Amino acid sequence: MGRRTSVSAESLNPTAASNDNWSPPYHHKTGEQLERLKKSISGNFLFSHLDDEQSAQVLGALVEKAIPAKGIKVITQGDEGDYFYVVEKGSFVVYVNKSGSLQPGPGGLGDEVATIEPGGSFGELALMYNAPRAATVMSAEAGCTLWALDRITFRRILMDSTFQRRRLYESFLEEVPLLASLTKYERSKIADALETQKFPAGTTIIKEGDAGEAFFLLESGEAEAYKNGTQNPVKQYTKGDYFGELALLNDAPRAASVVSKTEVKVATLGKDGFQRLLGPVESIMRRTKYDEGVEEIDPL
Ligand code: PCG
Repeated sequence: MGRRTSVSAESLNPTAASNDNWSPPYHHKTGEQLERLKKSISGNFLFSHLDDEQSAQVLGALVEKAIPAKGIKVITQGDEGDYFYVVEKGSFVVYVNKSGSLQPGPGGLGDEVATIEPGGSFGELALMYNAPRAATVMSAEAGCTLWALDRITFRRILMDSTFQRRRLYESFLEEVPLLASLTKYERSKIADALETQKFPAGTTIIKEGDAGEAFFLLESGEAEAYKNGTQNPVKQYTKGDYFGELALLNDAPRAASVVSKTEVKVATLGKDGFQRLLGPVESIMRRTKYDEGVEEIDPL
């Protein structure tokens, strides 16, 4: 079946996965390539919710793309979206030209907004929203390696979960004071990495002295922090508050226990994601002082 047929079938019913005769492209890979590829996607949250069949289809459909030199534009702002990319080797700089839909002129790349490192990915926005490329992405060094996924396989297999997760958390993350200084795109990347957990009232979510593996954002309900030997809570949490950051920031055991006061829903971010995605707000988190029951926030 030709590409045209696939495109029109997809646009008629973009979410139907198996009730037509579409099958993903298959690009053979050597054992060595497959190993490199698996390593490249292992830490990428966009791939973490796939079942075995979807994983195999995506692995088959990805194509290796060598980017030999520095300064090669892999994506140009304003272009039509064709591929989604995962970085195996090297780094890529993202530029946004704020003059909107105007094509950036020669040298008019716009502002540098992000750097994408191995394990990271880019190029999903145009494919998700059927929109022009929102940024220009350029290699920052020679000898980079990318893996490219065609737009149809992206839309058929990766898009639903990505979309759902971003949409689910979009409005909540906008209301979290800690994340207010981040860009919408940075919040989207956090949404990709969050997992939801629910606990009944009276559950010890974090235990003082334990090793810290995750960071928590309180989505609904109330929770309290207690320290051994004290009767009263040392801190109270309501919607939009966060906890569990100290052990991860300081690489130290949990400094207090956190117990749900009501039924709660939390969004958790693993240690990896915390370090990768919350770097820009680390100083804000460090500004919150904890002192045996007295909590104060330094003035800015
Ligand atoms: P797409 O398809 O618009 O192509 C450019 C890509 O740059 C975009 O998808 C994102 O994957 C990526 N990107 C990385 N950082 C940013 C950012 O801060 N803003 C935007 N708009 N895109 C970014």
